[in-house]
Amino acid sequence: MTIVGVLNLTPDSFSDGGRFLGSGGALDLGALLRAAEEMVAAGAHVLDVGGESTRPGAGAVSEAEEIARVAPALEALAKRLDVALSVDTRKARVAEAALDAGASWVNDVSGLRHDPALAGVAARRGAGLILGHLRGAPATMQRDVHFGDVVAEVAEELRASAECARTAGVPDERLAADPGIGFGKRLPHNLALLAGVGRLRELVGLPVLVGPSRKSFLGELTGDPPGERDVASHAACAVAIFQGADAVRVHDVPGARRAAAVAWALREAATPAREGRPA
Ligand code: HH2
Repeated sequence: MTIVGVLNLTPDSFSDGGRFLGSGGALDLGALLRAAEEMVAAGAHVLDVGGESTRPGAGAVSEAEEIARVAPALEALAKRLDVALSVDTRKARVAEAALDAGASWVNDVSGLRHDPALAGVAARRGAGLILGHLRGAPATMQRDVHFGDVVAEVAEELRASAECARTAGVPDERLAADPGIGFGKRLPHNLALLAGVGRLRELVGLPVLVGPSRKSFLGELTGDPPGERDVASHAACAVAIFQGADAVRVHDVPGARRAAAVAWALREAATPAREGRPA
């Protein structure tokens, strides 16, 4: 069970934008390192550093700007902490700079659809690659949402992303799939994907990461604003883990670790034969 902690270095992320920016918009490295250390102490296995918001309607960020946001932060984190680092980017050049700076995973929410060259970078550099599901682009993804069997369709499109990665030379051991909770999906789709993550995992044939943390479907269910959705996020993560998720991407690591511990124990108790334990 892997817990991925979110560190957004953006001014406009939907729940934590500007958290690590000081006066004039410059990176507050001290605040970032403190938050990162807390996440690791609380049980994060990976820290995911992002320099571009992918919320619906977020403004575009140039490659140079995105690199300027993530590379110095990754370098400082790599020096200070003994934890795996991931870069949340859709762009090959940003991925390359982030890997130079100390990241070992690339988290591409577009599943190689935005910049197919990213697969070659991950292959050449021996990096892990998280393939997200996203139809279209973040700016427009909530406009035309049509699914029949959402689990089967998302699995099919993730299989196509995985095939691109394999063709570029990324082996399965370094791949993970993500159904893209909140990316071009409405409430029923997000719920079906979380509840059906075990089936998705079998159809795709790769470990599955889910990222429901603080997303708007939780606000639809609870009425809470983004900053008050951690309890709801932990409930969603716990169910997904119970149903077969291998990793969760979260803003609140301490709470997620506790929820994951219980969900994981329940999953093992429910599937003794599959886990190789006596019934
Ligand atoms: N969600 C967000 C960003 N990156 N990566 C993966 N693999 N899965 C996700 O569900 C996912 C992701 C959006 O959340 P956040 O980073 O908090 O917001 P923003 O995109 O506004 O920076």
